[in-house]
Amino acid sequence: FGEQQQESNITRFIIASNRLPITFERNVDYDPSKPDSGEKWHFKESSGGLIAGVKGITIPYTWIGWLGQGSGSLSDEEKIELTKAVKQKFGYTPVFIPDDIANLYYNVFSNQVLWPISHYLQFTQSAQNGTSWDAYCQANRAFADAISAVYEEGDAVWVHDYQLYMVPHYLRQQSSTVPIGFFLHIPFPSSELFRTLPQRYQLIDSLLDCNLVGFHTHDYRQHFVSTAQRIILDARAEGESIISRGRQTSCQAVPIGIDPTVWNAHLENPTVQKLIEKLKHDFAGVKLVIGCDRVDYTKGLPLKIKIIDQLLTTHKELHGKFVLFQIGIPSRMDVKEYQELTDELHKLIGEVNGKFGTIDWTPIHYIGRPVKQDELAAYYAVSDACLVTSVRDGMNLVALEYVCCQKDHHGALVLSEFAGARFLLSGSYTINPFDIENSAETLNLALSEVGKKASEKHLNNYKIVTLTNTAEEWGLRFAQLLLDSIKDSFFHLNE
Ligand code: ADQ
Repeated sequence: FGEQQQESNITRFIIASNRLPITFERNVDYDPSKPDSGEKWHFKESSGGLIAGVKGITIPYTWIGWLGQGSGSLSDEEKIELTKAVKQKFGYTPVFIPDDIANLYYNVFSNQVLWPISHYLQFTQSAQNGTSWDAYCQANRAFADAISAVYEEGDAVWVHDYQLYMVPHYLRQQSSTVPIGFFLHIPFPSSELFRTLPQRYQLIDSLLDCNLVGFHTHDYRQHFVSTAQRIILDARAEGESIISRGRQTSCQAVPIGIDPTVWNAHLENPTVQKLIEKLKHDFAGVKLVIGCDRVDYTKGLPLKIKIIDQLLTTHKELHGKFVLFQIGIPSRMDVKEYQELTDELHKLIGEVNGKFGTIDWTPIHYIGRPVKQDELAAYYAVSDACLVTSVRDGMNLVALEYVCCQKDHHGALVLSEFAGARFLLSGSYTINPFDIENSAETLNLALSEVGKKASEKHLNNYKIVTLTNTAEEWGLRFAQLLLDSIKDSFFHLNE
């Protein structure tokens, strides 16, 4: 790192996130003596909330991240080859973490300690121990080293999400001036919960090493500010910042957006239009509700199925005329809770279909694998409503994507009040998914208002998603706030 303070412009972001937006596979047919055997490594681009948001930003960026389990056990020679291939093809830099450390860092400390606690679910005591914390720190240090290796003058570092809470700390040890922004994609919980973490001090202190910390909502921001003041002795809130040990950290709500041009392009694609026509024909006269989630306990999937059960129990007029089209991406299947959730979900769907289905009607259509984004656009476009039942969710991009694809149809968004999107999309039908009867009635009301009141609500949401809160706006806003915060902290450090 150079020690020059950046005051005027950010020419490039170094994006650091747990995973690079690609997965790799070894080409088993590869033979260096046969030129037609292809390249040694095959890559696939991956999807997900963070990736969708970052890809929409218009400021140049390079990306640093892990390539997933298996990458840590490659030979040194293969790591060099793979790094070269990733750099050449995508311009990204992989971080290699030994597989045993990666397991403790990612599966244990990140996903069994930090993830549940951030979503108001208590962590399992056994996962929370010195070994998993040490591995978390070791992995975060590897990220910081990889960042400093690619850093060039004019760069600002943009660290993403809870897996990398300690990266700012290790970066600051190397440079007191490198601009660091951090964005949290998940909720920041109440201090009452966060302060039960034994590592609370280190985690918060590291975030205070940033110039800017961004959250999806004012609530999360507020929780962070009060947690910092409770945990760090000298921390005090001043305006929109926290001051502690001569550092000034700007804390802001900067809600993420999606890239509407990507979804509009899907909708204009002739293959997608053909699929839309086919679906309209196949489901003519049927109220179609779409759900699309990673199979994660925060998404409230069992509650969603119970809401449908309740709806079909009380509204017999919907029998034969209603379908929930639920897409579920399998997620974190090496964690026990996720395997159990998948089993429970399959069981509940089977029960509802068994209870209400007939020879020519299946109330819940379930796809338990990722679908291509253009196909998903078609499902969004034809659905009369989208049902989001998260028990906690940082934002929920599915809600935004649905609104964007409802350009011509004006369907209803039925949205959990525990998703951050609820604060952004005021034209939604909000539900408390734990209140199953009420949620079922709200869904029924929303379906009955499609084309009438739902249309007004949709137009309100549509403007937000496609104009005022796009991914591009998000990137620009974050960059501007980071620049502002650098100027502020420069002033502060020189006081
Ligand atoms: P996620 O928990 O992954 O993101 P979400 O915001 O809903 O949740 O994003 C999921 C993304 O994956 C969407 O872009 C969606 O289209 C895609 N997706 C989901 N199921 C799919 C399927 N079966 N096939 C194909 N694509 C699928 C985290 C936080 C969220 C926050 C985002 C972004 O948990 O609260 O909104 O980061 O900050």
